[in-house]
Amino acid sequence: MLFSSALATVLGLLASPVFAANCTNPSVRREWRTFTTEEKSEWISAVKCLSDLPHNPDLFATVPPSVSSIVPINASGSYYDDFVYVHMDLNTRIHFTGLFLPWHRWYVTVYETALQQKCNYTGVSPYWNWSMDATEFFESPFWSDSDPSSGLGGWGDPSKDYEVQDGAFSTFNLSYPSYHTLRRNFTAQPYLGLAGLDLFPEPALYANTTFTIEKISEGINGFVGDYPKFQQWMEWGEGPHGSVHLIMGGDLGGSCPASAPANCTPGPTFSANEPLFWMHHAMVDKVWYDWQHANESNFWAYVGGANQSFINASFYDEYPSGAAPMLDLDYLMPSDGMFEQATIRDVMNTTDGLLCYIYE
Ligand SMILES: [Cu+2]
Repeated sequence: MLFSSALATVLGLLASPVFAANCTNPSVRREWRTFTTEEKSEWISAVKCLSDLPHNPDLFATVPPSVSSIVPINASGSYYDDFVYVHMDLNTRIHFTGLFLPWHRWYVTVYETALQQKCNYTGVSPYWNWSMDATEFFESPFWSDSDPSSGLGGWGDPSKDYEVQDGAFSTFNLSYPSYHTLRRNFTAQPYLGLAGLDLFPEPALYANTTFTIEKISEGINGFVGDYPKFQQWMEWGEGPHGSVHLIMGGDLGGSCPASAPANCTPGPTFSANEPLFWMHHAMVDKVWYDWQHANESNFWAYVGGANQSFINASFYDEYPSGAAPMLDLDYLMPSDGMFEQATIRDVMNTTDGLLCYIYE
């Protein structure tokens, strides 16, 4: 009897749709500012706990170094650094491909699970609704909570390589691309230096104009049934996802710290160094979720390819969610040995498959 119920559990784990009926009480993800001071402290101390845990020896790189252009795994790094490393290694597979939205949805969820299972976190993933900060981004009160246990801190000190000096993460130690502490460098017009790439057609644009409340609601209500165009709106250089990364500069913006070796590759690789990364991507996920729920023909709309398509503007425009070979819903997403793998289908519905949450 014991044996057969154990077997049933194993079969249940393998056949994920069996979980379908089990999500009767989904967790509710809330905006960071609705967290109480205790809830904020609890999330922050769990994040710091992950960064005090040792390296996970199961982690391995799967992308050839000639493609990923990243440093090797640093075995003296933390479990938090390992999460960062997965994102660095898989950079070219999970950005500007059909994995962008489903992979990051799963990544935020397995990170939340790690906080809960490894660091006794009892809360849910917060999200950061940056559209609330868009009009006065630099001066937003979001940056003024310097409480050492519940505050996210503010902007970095220019005289100290933009390392954050206040709040709970002022001494947040990071291993990639080289040892440093958390950096934030407000960059109002981040596309100026990136002119010439097809992803940035309006180099002088102010990044905060791309993620206003109006812009986000246009995106959610637009692109009916058109997943590739929705992804393009969200993900491209001058869309909300990229703009929030770049306006933050420093770690979230993927700029190399002064201490980094000369061959440091800037870009989206080590952006998960910033604890706000998880709230930023929960918000990106929420906007996808809101779009999925905005129209019946959006919910299961999925078209994506395995390869990046931005070699030129017209090819990217034709395949904004990745070029051939095309991915299907049974495609198993990569995890570099760090966490359980899931298929795209497993994460399409946040209250079915392997997921059980909604957004407030
Ligand atoms: Cu990413």
